[in-house]
Amino acid sequence: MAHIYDRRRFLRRLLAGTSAVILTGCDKLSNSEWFSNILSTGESLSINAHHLLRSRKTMAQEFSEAEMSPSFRSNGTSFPNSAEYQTLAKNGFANWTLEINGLVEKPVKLTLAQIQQLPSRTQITRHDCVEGWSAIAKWTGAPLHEVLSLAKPLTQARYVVFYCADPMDDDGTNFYYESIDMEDAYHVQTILAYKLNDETLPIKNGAPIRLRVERQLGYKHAKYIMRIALVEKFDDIAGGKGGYWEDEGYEWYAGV
Ligand SMILES: Nc1nc2c(c(=O)[nH]1)N[C@H]1C(S)=C(S)[C@@H](COP(=O)(O)O)O[C@H]1N2
Ligand SMILES: [Mo]
Repeated sequence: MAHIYDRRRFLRRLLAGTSAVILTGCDKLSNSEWFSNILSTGESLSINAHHLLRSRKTMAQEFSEAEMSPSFRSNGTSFPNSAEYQTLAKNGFANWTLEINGLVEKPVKLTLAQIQQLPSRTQITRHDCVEGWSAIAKWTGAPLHEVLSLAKPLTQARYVVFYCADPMDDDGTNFYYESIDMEDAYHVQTILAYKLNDETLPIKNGAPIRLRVERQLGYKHAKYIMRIALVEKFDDIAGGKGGYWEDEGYEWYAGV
């Protein structure tokens, strides 16, 4: 036992020392080399340790301006069919607020201006939709961890749930929603985007804000976010599978 414990401590220290290098993309030592060096010490690691090692260093590929697609299409909802959303849109989202509640110390409501005043991140990434299309685009937004920290998540919180403005049925009761775990929530490339290709995020792509969770497939990137809730489990949310498409049978974990 003590042996395993020491090993974990060793790994944690190692991660603390190397993550800065990895996150800046200075990747001289290839990922696989680095990984196998650690594994070659002759002892098998727990799945959790594997996951920790891999996830901390994995960045989604970023591209240059020259590699950007000429345009970025809209998929799924292109204009939410709800009176509430349409009223907000008419006002240029001046009255829109993002509510953050659930397992947090301090529930908050943020305006778009407040989100735009937070530190921002811009990234050029490739979006992959399971329906068979991909596109490279530039996204600018507030890192999700900056936004979440304002609400002070409690330690029991395991997932971040995004509630969207678009009803997915005719009676307007079943809304698009998605969820990610804390590891993806705190990843540096996970942002609440309010710009696409240097322009204000268009309605067709999720205005006023949409999630970018770059190591995951398209359907995880919730558009038209109205509320974010921190939860321990999603049993009692809609179909209980953590997302609109997950309730229809898609995988919850749609990442690399
Ligand atoms: N609220 C909401 N978010 C959504 C969807 C949607 O229909 N509603 N479609 C998803 C799917 S399947 C994809 S591929 C992307 C498409 O984003 P885009 O419209 O900006 O291309 O958004 C995802 N997020
Ligand atoms: Mo998609």
